[in-house]
Formats: sequence, structure tokens, C-alpha cells
Amino acid sequence: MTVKNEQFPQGFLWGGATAANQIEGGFYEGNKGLNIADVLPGGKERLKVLKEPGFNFEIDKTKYNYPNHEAIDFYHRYKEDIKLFAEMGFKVFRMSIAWSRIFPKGTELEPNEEGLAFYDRVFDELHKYGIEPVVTISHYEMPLNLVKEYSGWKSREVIPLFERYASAVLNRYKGKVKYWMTFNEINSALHFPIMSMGFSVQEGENKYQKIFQAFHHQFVASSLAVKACREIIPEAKIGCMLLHAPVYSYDSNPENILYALQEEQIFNYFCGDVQVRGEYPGYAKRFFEENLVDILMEDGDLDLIKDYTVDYIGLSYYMSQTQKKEKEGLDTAAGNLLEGVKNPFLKASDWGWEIDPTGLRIGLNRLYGRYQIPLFVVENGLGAYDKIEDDGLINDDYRIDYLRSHIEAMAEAIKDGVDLMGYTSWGCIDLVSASTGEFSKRYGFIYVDKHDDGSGTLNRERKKSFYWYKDVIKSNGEVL
Ligand code: BGP
Repeated sequence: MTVKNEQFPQGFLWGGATAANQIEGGFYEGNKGLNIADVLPGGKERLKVLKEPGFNFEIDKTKYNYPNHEAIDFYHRYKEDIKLFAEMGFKVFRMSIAWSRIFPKGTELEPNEEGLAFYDRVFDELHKYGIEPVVTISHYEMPLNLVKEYSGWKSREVIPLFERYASAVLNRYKGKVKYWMTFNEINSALHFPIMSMGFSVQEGENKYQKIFQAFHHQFVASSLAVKACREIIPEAKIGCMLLHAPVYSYDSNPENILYALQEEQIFNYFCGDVQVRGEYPGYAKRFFEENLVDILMEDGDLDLIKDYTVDYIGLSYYMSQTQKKEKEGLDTAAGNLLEGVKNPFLKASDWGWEIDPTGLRIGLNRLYGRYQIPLFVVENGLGAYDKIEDDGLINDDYRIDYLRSHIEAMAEAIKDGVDLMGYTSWGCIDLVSASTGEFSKRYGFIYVDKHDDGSGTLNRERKKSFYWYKDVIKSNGEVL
């Protein structure tokens, strides 16, 4: 344990992060409709379907298991879980609302009262302990009906449906939620459009045309949500949410540096440039020309995007990426979600995600330098296999090391001048992994007895990191 000088501002928002589809379960309860996450299989099949074209959005019980159906049963156990978050001293709890609980098919004119009432109960429970909710309006769980009827965000017709949903939750929870975000990891669609956009790119299709057109629809929808938020809850803060994985050049060859810069622009900056600066960036023009992308827009879209930019940037940070123009002969960072080459200076998690706390400091500096609006690290953590010892303890020192090094990197970034609002570590309670559909890829301070084959009592246990994080929060990041 190291004791440091005061480095986090007073009021820093410490907490943990989750998403509805990865914790709630109760997939048919409270009149909820099916959503994308409900049809994603678990285990090895998950990554396969996310990467392959032609995914069909149906449940096939004979072939796969569907881990999100029960998840960790937060739907019924939220009180017990929130009590544990309070015990750790959380100031905030990041969660998402499942769109299909509020509008089961996405097309109804009126919201589903049972769905609304569930989140009322959750928010009330959080407030009972003085925990502020941080709410993502859409986190990888679009109603399945919209996927089937409209091919998800490919279609412009989804925009007013999303606007109706966003307005419904903003109105309902105006007295209860101060921090909002629109689309989770909006830029992740460049790798996995299924989860956030509700379609897969088919063989022979121009991937970029499909994805950037859908981005445009999401940008308009996001600005409409910002507009609604300003009108309904003027004192609230509403952000975008970006998957941030800073790009390094493999070496000092200017060709590789240029390539890394272009990857950085398209993957790390494009969505932020539109959502924060309110306009399509200059480099996009050339990228669109070279990739035969022609975005269909309507009158008023660009004005709306310009007028309703976000208040802060929520970001996830798990890894950096190292890029080289010609990759032949080099190891790729195989397990990485992002297709870079292996960085010889970094170790990786059991899933091949390269561990790079300095990359967080670099990323925060780059983002703040570019946008000059507050940043909020709303996801960061280590997916790891945990073992219950004979004495019942879970000694996850590897997780503590990971988190400590990333919190130190944030402290350095704050000293560098970055305006950082808070930190919600990902998967504060074990949950279903988004990319693998596994329970065994655990992130939590709280262990949940649930396994990849679906077995388990669902009992909750405090890990060693639980007590460590409690001290971190209590000391406002001084005791690490
Ligand atoms: C982000 C998602 C989360 C979460 C996290 C960890 O991409 O926003 O939903 O799951 O990554 O990823 P994974 O669960 O694949 O380990």
C-alpha cells in the first residue's frame, strides 16, 4: 500500500459501471421485449458471430446458451447489490436502461409502465445510500423488433423512435438522474456493428458506407437526446461515450506514424469530433472519398449536430493499440478486439488485451488537449479468471495491481491539467462479458457464483479488491 499526496479533486465521482443487458436478466419479465443482447450466444460462439457476416437475430435454444437471459439476476437482486456498492462507498453507479424494457418493440406510442417502475425502484435504492446514477441511454441492447423491421441504425426511421425513448426516460427520471450518456462506445461499431447498430455487414458490402451512414443516424439521434435533456433537465450533464484506445506507431518510420495517425483519426476521434465539436472533421472528407462513402443527410441534420453537442466525454479504456502499415511477419495482438500488432513493451490479459496504464494518461491528455471539455473514465478494468481459495477468499491481487496503476495514471493526467470528473471501474460486480458472453471473464469487486455453463447459486462474495477499493474511495484516491 502506498500513501500519496492529495491528487483527486474534491467531489471526484468514484464508483463502478455496468450495463443492463449484462447484469439484469429477467429477459422476459415486466413486459420487456427481446433485444439484441438476448440473441447473442455465450462462449466461443459469441466472438464468432460478432465477427462473421450474416448473423441472424433469432434465439436457437437447440444450438447455443444465452447468458444474458438470466445474467446475474440484478433484476431481482438489485437491493443486495446496491447495498454492497454503498458499503464500498460508491459516489456514483453507472448503469444503463434497457430500451426494450421501456419500449418492448421500440415502436409503441406509450412507454411500458412496468419497465419504467423498475428503474424508479433502482434509482430510489441508489439515492437511499446517496449514490448518484450515471445512466447510459443505449448500451448494446436495441429492441430486436427494430433490428428486424428496420435493420437497426441502417435506417433513418429509428431516429424518432429513439428520440421518443430518450424523452420518455429523461422525463420520467428528471428528478433522479443528473448524469446521462447517449450511446455506449459509439465508435466500437467500426469493429462490431451488431451490438451497437443492430446489423452485420454482409459479404461484398461496403462496410464503411453502411457503418458511417448508421453513425450519422446515431449522431442525429444523440443530438436530439441532448436537446431533450437540455429542455427537460437543464441542470443535468449529458455526454457521449467513446471506446478510447490510443494508437501508437510501431516505429519511427514516418509512413507508420502517418498510418497510426489515420487510425487514430478514424477510430478514436471521428465520433468525438462530431459529437463534441459539432461538425464532420476535415479528414473525413478524404476518408469518405477514398472509401466510397456517401452519407445521405437531411436538411437540418448538420445544424442540429452543431447546436446540440455534449457536455462531457465518457470513455472506456482497456488498452492501447500499436499500428504498422505493413503487418506481414508480425504477431498481431491476437486477443485484442482491435486489430493492431503486438507491442513488445506490454503484457496482456488472459484474453490478449494489452495492459498499458501509461496509455490511459496519454489518451486522457490527447482527448483533453483536443476537446477541452471534462472527461469521465466510465469503464476500465481487468477481465480475469478468479479462484476461490479453500478458506473461501478471493485474492485478486492482479486486479488490484491493474486498477492501482490505472488510477495512478489518472492522477498523473490530472496533474498534466486534464479535467477529469470521475472513475467508474467496469464490471464492479461480475457480469456477462460483452465480447465473449462468458461469466468466467470476471471484472468485479464482488464475485457472483455463476458459471459459463449456466450453473451457480448467484450468491455474492466480496473479493480482496472490494476492501481495497473501499479504501481508495474513502481516501479520495490517496491510499492506493
Ligand atoms: C466494453 C463494453 C462493456 C464491457 C467491456 C468489457 O466494450 O462497453 O459492455 O463488456 O467493454 O468487455 P468484455 O466484456 O468483452 O470483456
